[in-house]
Amino acid sequence: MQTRAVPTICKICDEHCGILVTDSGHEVMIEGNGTHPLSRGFVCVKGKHYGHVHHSDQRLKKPLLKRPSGWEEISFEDALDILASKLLRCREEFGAESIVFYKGEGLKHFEIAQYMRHLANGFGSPNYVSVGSLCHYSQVLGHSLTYGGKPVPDFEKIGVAVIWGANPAISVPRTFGDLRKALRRGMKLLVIDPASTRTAKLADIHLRIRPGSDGYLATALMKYAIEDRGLSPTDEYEEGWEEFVESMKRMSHDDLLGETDVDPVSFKAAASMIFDNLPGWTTVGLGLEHRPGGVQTIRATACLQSLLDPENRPAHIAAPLKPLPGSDRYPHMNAPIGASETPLFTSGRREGQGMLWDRAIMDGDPYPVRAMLVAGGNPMVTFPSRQRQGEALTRLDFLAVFDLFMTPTAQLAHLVIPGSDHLDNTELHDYGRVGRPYLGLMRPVTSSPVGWPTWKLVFECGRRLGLESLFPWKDNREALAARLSGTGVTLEELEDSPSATCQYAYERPGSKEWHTKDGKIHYRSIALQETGNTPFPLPETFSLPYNTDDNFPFWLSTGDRVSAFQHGQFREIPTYCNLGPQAMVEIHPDAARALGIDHQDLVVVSTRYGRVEIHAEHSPDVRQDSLRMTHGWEEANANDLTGLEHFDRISGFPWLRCVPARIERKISP
Ligand SMILES: Nc1nc2c(c(=O)[nH]1)N[C@H]1C(S)=C(S)[C@@H](COP(=O)(O)OP(=O)(O)OC[C@H]3O[C@@H](n4cnc5c(=O)[nH]c(N)nc54)[C@H](O)[C@@H]3O)O[C@H]1N2
Ligand SMILES: Nc1nc2c(c(=O)[nH]1)N[C@H]1C(S)=C(S)[C@@H](COP(=O)(O)OP(=O)(O)OC[C@H]3O[C@@H](n4cnc5c(=O)[nH]c(N)nc54)[C@H](O)[C@@H]3O)O[C@H]1N2
Ligand code: SF4
Ligand SMILES: [Mo]
Repeated sequence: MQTRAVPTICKICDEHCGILVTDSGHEVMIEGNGTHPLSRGFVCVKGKHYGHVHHSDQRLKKPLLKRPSGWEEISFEDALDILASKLLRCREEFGAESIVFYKGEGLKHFEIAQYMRHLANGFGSPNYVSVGSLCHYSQVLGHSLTYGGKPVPDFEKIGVAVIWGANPAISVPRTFGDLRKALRRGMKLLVIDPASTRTAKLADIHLRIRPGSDGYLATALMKYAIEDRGLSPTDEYEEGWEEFVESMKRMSHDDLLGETDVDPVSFKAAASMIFDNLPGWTTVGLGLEHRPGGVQTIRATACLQSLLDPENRPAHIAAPLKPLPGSDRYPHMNAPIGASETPLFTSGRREGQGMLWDRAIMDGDPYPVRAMLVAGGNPMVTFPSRQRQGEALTRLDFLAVFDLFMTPTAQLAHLVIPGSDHLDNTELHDYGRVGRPYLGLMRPVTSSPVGWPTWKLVFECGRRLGLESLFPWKDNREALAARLSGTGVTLEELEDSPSATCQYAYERPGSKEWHTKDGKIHYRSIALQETGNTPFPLPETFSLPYNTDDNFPFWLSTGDRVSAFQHGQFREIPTYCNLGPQAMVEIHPDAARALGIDHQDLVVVSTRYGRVEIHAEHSPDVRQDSLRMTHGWEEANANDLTGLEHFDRISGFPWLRCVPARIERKISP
């Protein structure tokens, strides 16, 4: 039993707040850590109550092997032997590329992600696949194709923030605190979102844009910047500017605005607010990523950003960790899944595009995939088209799942291995990605560890696959010590730090040129041109495969975040369910009344891909032509309403927002 509060890092979401954990033996208490350099004592509702998840009696405790008679408990050693022998047999019969190593959001994106990729590539499979197939990378691509990275805001300095298709008040509550501070200092806020979100309610101006039309609005703002304010890039480091300006001249301002449903007066007020308060910072979210045309829409916002703060030249900060042994000489690998459809995604991330794995499993396209290890992810709930995912995953010769709970994905597996959570794991996190040169250490802090830490699964699996030279360490402490040598930070310093973080030295990149390969800002993208895409972010690249019509008259957004849940997680924990909300679809009261739908009525929502029965909630926060719902529910699964047929042709991202849909009251039989 340990009653001292131990500093570590919360890993539920990507904010990685500093927390203090006290374990009384039967209860885990979590509070914010005031000494953490980024979170400074903040902890959100999910982080605070996590002890209930840790101690949940529904946690998986023993590995389970599926037998015709049901699940059989086996030892961890036997589970790892079975896993390795199945993967080796599959490689022998079908080639290493027939095995997908999938890492979900549960394992986050830093050190453990590197280990997972190392395991896959070391084994010879190009098909390391991650949740990056539908999370965040579309915006990274949109920004990096334009100016080499994502701009990080300096909240002390920016005069105006434009938040576009994101709801940081819920999705990044720690960062949102910094934004609120800037608002109190006088920074202006423009929110562009069809819904009146908690973030939008704090905005100086909120443009309730028609879903799916953001590219047109960005173009209208560019035209305003050029034609009304006479702005242009301030130096010679640009590619294609003049041609871009010429193309925009051919478009009428009224036509562009007409697409967006933003009235000219509101547009003028928003545009004036932006350009009267420079420097500005634009950030985008899933509202722009989850759709065909997403990367080009994001590029349109990035082109605009280049005029809002030309001094902010995005540069990547990363701790200089020692490379993983052997990562410079992996065996020969075939191209990953998606290399021919989305080459900029697969080469940029050096991984497969998971939105295309169903074709590989079901149709052998581009080659058969026969086995999968799913770690820290639940694609049966979080990937588009649950039905197709189910068909594909059950078709595999072998599926192993590494998780804390018996998820719907785990239920389909042949082998389930219990993982330990972030209170029993050791892992490094680099805050460089958000522009802060700090390393943080997550470490085991409870007296009641359950399951295996992720590093142990990877190292033990690696050894059994004959990859000892890639994982030469006896444990993760040894591995981290080796990785850290050269950063100026030691493992002991991290362990002794009251904030569980240490600052590292890094080379500040030069600020003259943009951080693209040729130092230029790419209004015309050569990379897009070379891959057969339209090089400029112009209206023809924003249009959706189809729009709303009489049959599907509403724009449905699936997956809007709510404070108490992390994707499909915590639904089995009463504390979190009481914090709510329950599964529901929001509809404007006037639209609902016109359809005879009362508050809390059971309704059927349908799209071209499927239908869901769910309770309706009247909400003036959504547009009259829109519906919104959360994702993550096994029943009322938002991904019964999404499909795999249409995706963004650059990133491969699926269509989960602005999906044409219908809603009807459920008539009892
Ligand atoms: N509590 C909680 N926090 C989370 C998560 C969680 O599951 N729970 N998940 C985390 C993860 S992995 C991620 S990737 C982030 C995502 O964080 P965000 O990108 O902030 O995601 P959302 O909350 O879905 O916000 C998307 C917004 O886009 C709007 N939108 C929908 N369609 C359109 C459109 O056509 N145009 C425009 N302009 N807007 C549109 C929606 O109304 C919504 O407000 O959240 C993270 N934070
Ligand atoms: N319709 C729709 N679908 C979406 C989205 C949307 O907006 N709309 N958002 C998409 C986005 S942005 C994302 S990021 C994905 C997320 O998709 P997933 O990665 O599937 O997210 P989770 O449901 O959080 O699943 C994480 C799993 O990891 C497990 N886990 C947590 N911590 C650990 C650990 O330490 N070790 C192990 N072994 N397991 C752990 C949890 O129990 C959980 O089952 O969802 C996507 N799906
Ligand atoms: S915002 Fe909440 S869930 Fe995310 S890291 Fe911080 S405490 Fe954890
Ligand atoms: Mo995500």
